Amino acid sequence: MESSSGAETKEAACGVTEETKQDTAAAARTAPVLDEIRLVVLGWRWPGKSLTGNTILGREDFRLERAAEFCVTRQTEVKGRQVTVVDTPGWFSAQDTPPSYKQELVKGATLCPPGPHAFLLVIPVGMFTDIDRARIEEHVSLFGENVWRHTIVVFPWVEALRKITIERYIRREGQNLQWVVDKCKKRYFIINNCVFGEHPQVGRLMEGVERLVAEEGGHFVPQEIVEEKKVKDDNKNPERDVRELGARPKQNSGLSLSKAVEVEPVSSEYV
Ligand SMILES: Nc1nc2c(ncn2[C@@H]2O[C@H](COP(=O)(O)OP(=O)(O)OP(=O)(O)O)[C@@H](O)[C@H]2O)c(=O)[nH]1
Ligand SMILES: [Mg+2]
Repeated sequence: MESSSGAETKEAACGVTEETKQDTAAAARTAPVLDEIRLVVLGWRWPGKSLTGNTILGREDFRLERAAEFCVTRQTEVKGRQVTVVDTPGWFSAQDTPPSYKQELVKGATLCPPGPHAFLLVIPVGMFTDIDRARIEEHVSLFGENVWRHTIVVFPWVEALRKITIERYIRREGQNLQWVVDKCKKRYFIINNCVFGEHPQVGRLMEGVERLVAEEGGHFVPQEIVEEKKVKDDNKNPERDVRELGARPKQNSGLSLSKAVEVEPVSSEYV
């Protein structure tokens, strides 16, 4: 919701627009509270991924070292939920990201098994270009097309908004940022990394994740885990053995072919 009134502007800077209030109320009504929330933080280099992780955890767990090359996982209890945050290496903005960084980035989704509830795509408030959009598309898509259904945009550096609301900022930045927000089904939150300790925005973010999980029917399952499960299930599936060995099941073995066919199909993206 956009407005230039002082009171609303102040609220917007804290992430409390009327829209967010209504969204939060709706989320509270519909989404069950999760005991455990698993998050993977993504973004280019230096936008505030690690600090955003710290704000969520309420502790200085992630080191703010420049150009982190490896994923780091931290866990603590936040607002009654066990929260796991995986911090990932940022991608390069002005040149190709080395393959080793990309590999490490994708590994991030496997470090909170059975898979993250949400990816937090950290985009600092500021200028957003067509190159930023292309880089985001390239790197987020490394997790597979399904990743977008589990991605929430998180905007730090909210002090740079000054007197405007986040909605107005998104509109003002134009189609590149709008494209990213739309790709994430308009799921976005602002987070003020300058405030430490009790943080109302963190609770709202948790509720946003719970709403996403309710709407998408579960958490994200990394491709590696889908494939592992497929291999395990294939090994358990006698029909496959029958097919591959070219044999017929014994008539009175107690395992008819029709029974074997009843085995659950593998590879639902969600478990
Ligand atoms: N003022 C302000 N500073 C921030 C904010 N978020 C992050 N910073 C600062 O920005 C710098 C980078 O933050 P990091 O969290 O280390 O960034 P990163 O994305 O993890 O960086 P890499 O791991 O190198 O990719 C640090 O000096 C932070 O203190 C914010 O919301 N406001
Ligand atoms: Mg970092």
